[in-house]
This record gives sequence, C-alpha cells and structure tokens, in this order.
Amino acid sequence: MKSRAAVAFEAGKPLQIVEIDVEPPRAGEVLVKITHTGVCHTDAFTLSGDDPEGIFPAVLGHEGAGVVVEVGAGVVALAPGDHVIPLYTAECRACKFCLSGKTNLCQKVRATQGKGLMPDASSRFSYQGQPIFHYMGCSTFSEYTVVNEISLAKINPAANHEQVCLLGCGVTTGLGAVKNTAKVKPGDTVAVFGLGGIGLAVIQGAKLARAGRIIGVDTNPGKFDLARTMGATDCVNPKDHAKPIQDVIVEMTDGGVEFSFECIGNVDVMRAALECCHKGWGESVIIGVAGAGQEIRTRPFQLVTGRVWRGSAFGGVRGRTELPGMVDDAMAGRIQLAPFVTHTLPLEKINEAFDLMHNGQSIRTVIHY
Ligand code: NAD
Ligand code: AHE
Ligand code: ZN
Ligand code: ZN
Repeated sequence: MKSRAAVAFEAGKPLQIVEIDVEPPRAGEVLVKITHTGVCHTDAFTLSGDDPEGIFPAVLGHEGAGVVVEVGAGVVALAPGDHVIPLYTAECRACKFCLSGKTNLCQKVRATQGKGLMPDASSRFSYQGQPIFHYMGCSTFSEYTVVNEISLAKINPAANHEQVCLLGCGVTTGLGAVKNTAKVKPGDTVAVFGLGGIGLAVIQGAKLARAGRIIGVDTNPGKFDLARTMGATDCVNPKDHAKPIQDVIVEMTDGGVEFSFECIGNVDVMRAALECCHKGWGESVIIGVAGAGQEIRTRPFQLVTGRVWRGSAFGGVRGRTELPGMVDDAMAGRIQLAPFVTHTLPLEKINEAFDLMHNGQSIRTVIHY
C-alpha cells in the first residue's frame, strides 16, 4: 500500500514528505495506521548523524499512537481496530531479559531493530523501489507502519491519541525513571537537569512521589514557568552562576540531593548531575542520550564516597504490561499529558517541529496525519 511519510534520506538534512510503499505485515507483525506522533529529541539526535545506530534512508519517529489495520500470521494479542502505542522497548515475556524480572530491556527483536530491520532482516518500507529502513521498531513518521506484535501496547480505545502518544516515549520515560529506577521517596530532594519533555516528566514523577524539593536546571529560562507549574520548587540557570552548577546545588541543599536526573544528553552535565548528589547516598540517573564517541568522567572518589551512577531506558517500564494502565491513569487525570503538548502540526510541517525543538520553543510538538 501507499503511505505518506516523512523520510530521513540523509543525516543532517530536513525530512522529505513523500509517498512510500508499505508491504503487508508478515508473521508476528502488525500494520498500524498512526494517527499522532510526538517528536522526541532522540529523533533529532539520530537525524543529526550522532547516533551510532543511525542508518539512512529511514522513517524515524517512535512516540506514536494509532489503530491496528491488519495482522500477520500468528498474531493473537491484537486485531484490526485495536488502539495501540508502538514500543521501542519490546516486551516478549519469554526472553532471558523479560523472564529475569530485573529489567524492561527485552532483547527479542533488539538486534534487528538496531539495524533498521524487521526480525527476518528485511524492511517493509520502500521508495521508488529502494528499501527504506525502520527506526527503533516504530517508524511513526509514516501514516502506515509495520510493527512487531510484541512491540505494541493495546490501549483504551477512548484515549485521546494527541496526548497519549507521549506515553510512547517522553512522559513514560520521565515518570518511570523516578518511580522504577530511582524509587524516589516522600521528602527526598531531587535535581532535574534539562527541562524539556523528559525533564518535565521527571518533575511530574517527583511530585507524584511527594519529593520534598524539586530543583529544575536549564540554560533556557523560558522553560522555568512550566517547570514550576509541573512541580519544580526551585529553578536554576547555570549561566547565572560563576561557580560550577554542582557546587551551587550542593550549597542550596545542605550537602547535595538524594536524586538527580540528567535529561539532556550532555556528558559534562552528567558529571555535574552526579557530583551534586549527597555524599554517602545520593544517586544520579542518566536518561539523556549522548552522541557517538562521548564518554562520562568523574573522580572515582565520587563513587567511593557513596554516590551512585545509574541509567534508565524507557523509564524501566514494560510497555505491554504497564502502558495500558498508564493510559487509564492519564484519562483519569492521575497523569498530566496536556501541558507537554505545546504545539500541533500536520505531517507536512514536521520539519518545523524540529526547528521548534532546537530553538527551545516547544516541549512536544505532536504531528497529526
Ligand atoms: P528537549 O530538547 O526537549 O530538552 C532538553 C532540555 O535541555 C532543553 O530544555 C534545553 O534547554 C536543556 N539544556 C540543553 N543544554 C543544557 C545544559 N548544558 N544545561 C542545562 N540545560 C540544558 O529534549 P527531550 O526530548 O526532553 O530529551 C532529553 C534527552 O533525553 C535527549 O538526550 C533524549 O535523546 C533523551 N531521551 C532518553 C530516553 C531514555 O529512555 N533514556 C527517552 C527519551 C529521551
Ligand atoms: N542508538 C543509540 C542509543 C539510543 C538510546 O540510548 N536510546 C534509548 C531510548 S531514547 C528514546 O528517546 C534507549 O532506551 N536505549 C535502550 C536501547 O535498547 O536502545 C546508541 O548509542 O547506539
Ligand atoms: Zn524518545
Ligand atoms: Zn523479551
């Protein structure tokens, strides 16, 4: 079938809106009509050429919601008409990782997914007879996409797709990093570096966890009003201080925070986020994605003296099991999604969504088809 899609033909170039060909779903696969998709910083990161797994031409996008159109052989969990959120972290419930109960990082399709292919090592997308790669197992920048059955969460059909698509990445990542990875407790002091979609979701999660003090850090003070609305008790701009931001936060908090979250993808900030943690017990969670060749550094003494460095992918959330409940929580007002949707645009204007992100004007632009 034909599908309108925004294709990344080359790193560093704007997406091109073209009509691609989409093959029917094969065994274990599902054809999904995407209704809405957010644009996450990770899409921009991969488009920039900094992603070691970046591969072109590709249909990017991984923060979507849609409706099942057709299922391939052997698909039992889904049927046409089901409303779904694609998952870049699959949940097969049978691999060593799923069975461990220790991680959400299902590996069943991860190897081929990282190569931009379906599990049989081929693509369902082509343009003018040439294959186009998939992306993160989702490719939500195409109106019709093919996704593995184990990479789809079935959600309440009454959900507002313009909002719940954000549970496909940004909001779930932030909320989950607080709840599942850090396990923030009432009264804890928290620092959040980067107040975009991920950082604001961390703030929301910290507020839900009844953290005592929530310190938002961003070099763009235009992000502070919304951060305060979401629950930040303090907002700090590193540019307003002569000393390193970790020293500022340690002074503000009588020795450091219980938890910090890096939501930018900047390895220098990752160091600051670790070093603003309290001696003896502070924990820092890396969420931001750093480019090829980047490495983190600190004095090992920081860890010897009790600080902990961790990372979090998709907030540690097992998507098929947990996302349906999170959608219900959003519908019941227990999770706020509306404040994240600062802009909406039709697919044809998707490059403007990247501009809004790079200019610091948006939290999330949601694309509709
Ligand atoms: P975003 O662009 O919306 O927000 C980033 C924020 O960081 C902006 O407000 C920007 O002003 C701020 N910032 C930039 N440099 C800064 C600095 N030096 N000091 C303080 N603030 C600074 O991005 P996003 O969509 O919220 O994504 C944030 C990061 O999280 C990206 O690296 C993205 O790839 C990553 N991410 C990771 C996961 C995961 O599962 N681990 C999931 C989603 C996104
Ligand atoms: N491909 C990159 C890493 C990208 C990365 O870290 N992705 C995050 C999700 S970002 C969503 O916006 C993640 O969950 N990673 C776990 C995984 O299995 O990909 C690289 O460095 O090669
Ligand atoms: Zn994302
Ligand atoms: Zn698995």
